[in-house]
Amino acid sequence: MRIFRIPFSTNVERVALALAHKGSHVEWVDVDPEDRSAVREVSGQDLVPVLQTDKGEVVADSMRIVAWLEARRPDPPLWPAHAGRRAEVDVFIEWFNLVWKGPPNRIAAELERDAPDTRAIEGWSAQLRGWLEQFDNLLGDRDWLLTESFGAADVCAFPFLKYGVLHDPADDELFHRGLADHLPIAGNFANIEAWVHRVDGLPRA
Ligand SMILES: N[C@@H](CCC(=O)N[C@@H](CS)C(=O)NCC(=O)O)C(=O)O
Repeated sequence: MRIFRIPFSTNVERVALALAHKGSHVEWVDVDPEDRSAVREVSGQDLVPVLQTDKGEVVADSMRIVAWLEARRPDPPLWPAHAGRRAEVDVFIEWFNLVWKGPPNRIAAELERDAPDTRAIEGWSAQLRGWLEQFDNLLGDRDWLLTESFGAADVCAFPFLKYGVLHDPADDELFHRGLADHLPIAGNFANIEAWVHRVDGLPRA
């Protein structure tokens, strides 16, 4: 199995964390961020990660790839065994992808305009700050976001929330700088900060 990736990709890191958790091996295919032709040829769209198996099966979208891995290699698990708890994790993943990601994407798009609307950016930033309270509460009496051990919710959220604590100086992507600027975690949200360091200590494939 091979996975197409670009450097510093949040969505690729989700898959790298999941693969390492399961002890699965993968052939990484490094793609030039400016030339997506190989990704397009394989998957019909430009975004990474994209998984391709030796049998020609193709899966695009990071959390769909993580779910694909879970179905084929259930141990060690990333989702709870209980159907109700599993549904909670799936609802969290949908909320994170469809709701949480909205403000940072809008901030990055606004910053690319000639005259960014600073009031709009402040509104999206306030939304992100408000949600940090909830993440901190989720981690108030447990080490992982929704589960008793490292799980799919952690895989989903970590590569984005980490920018409130860790920022590789070589990573100058606008979206990531926006996350670093608008996620005031370090020094303010002790539970999230400890969780970021906990997840960061885990291996990546
Ligand atoms: N929903 C997709 C989103 C993938 C995505 O946005 N990938 C980014 C890298 S993190 C990308 O390829 N961006 C390329 C671009 O915007 O040109 C997933 O979860 O994999």
